[in-house]
Amino acid sequence: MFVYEHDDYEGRSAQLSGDDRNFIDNYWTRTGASINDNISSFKNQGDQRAVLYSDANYTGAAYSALAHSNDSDLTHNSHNPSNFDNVASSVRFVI
Ligand SMILES: [Ca+2]
Ligand SMILES: [Ca+2]
Ligand SMILES: [Ca+2]
Repeated sequence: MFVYEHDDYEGRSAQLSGDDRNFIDNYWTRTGASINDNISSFKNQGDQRAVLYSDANYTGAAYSALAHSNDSDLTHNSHNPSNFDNVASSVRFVI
């Protein structure tokens, strides 16, 4: 999945391709800036659902990013935590 710094898939981006327990050492592409607590939109083009967690080690609030889904604004969500903007800190991919 591709994650973006700002709403509407804008700002810097990064790719998440597997389980990752802590975003502190994940950086926006070609920068030294961490994506931790800074993801505001995403595109999940893969066949797996991605569960984003608000805390490291797959803990805290969980946001389910369905396979082949996008979310242009993580601030307002109907079937997930209502505000998941700038909080994601780990991800786990599930079938
Ligand atoms: Ca990491
Ligand atoms: Ca952000
Ligand atoms: Ca967090």
